[in-house]
Amino acid sequence: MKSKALVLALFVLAAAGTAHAQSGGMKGMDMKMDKTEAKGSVHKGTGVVTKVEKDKVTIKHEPVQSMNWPAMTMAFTVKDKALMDKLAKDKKVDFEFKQEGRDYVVTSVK
Ligand SMILES: [Cu+2]
Repeated sequence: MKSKALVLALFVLAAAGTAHAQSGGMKGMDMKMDKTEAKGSVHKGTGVVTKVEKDKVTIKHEPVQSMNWPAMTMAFTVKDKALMDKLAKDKKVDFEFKQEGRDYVVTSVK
C-alpha cells in the first residue's frame, strides 16, 4: 500500500510537471509561429494619403512588388488608433501592411 501511494504521488508530480512544460512549450511555439507569419506577410508600400476615415485610410500608392500590385489608389484598414495620428490627407507615407482575409491592414506608418 505504501509503495502504491508513493507511485501515485510520483505520477501526479510527473503529470503536473509535464503539463507545465507543455503549456510553456506551446506558448513558445505560438510566439514563434506568429513571428514567422508576420514576417512572411508584411508588405511595404509608399504613397500619398488621399482620404482618412474612422478606421480606414485611402492611399495612392506606388507599385508593391511583394503583392504584385501596380500603382493604384485604394483603401486600407487601420485597426491601431495610434497609427491614425500619423495619417493625414496629402501626407506622403512609407507604410507596412498585411493581408487579413479580404482586408489590407496597415501595421506601421512612417
Ligand atoms: Cu493597391
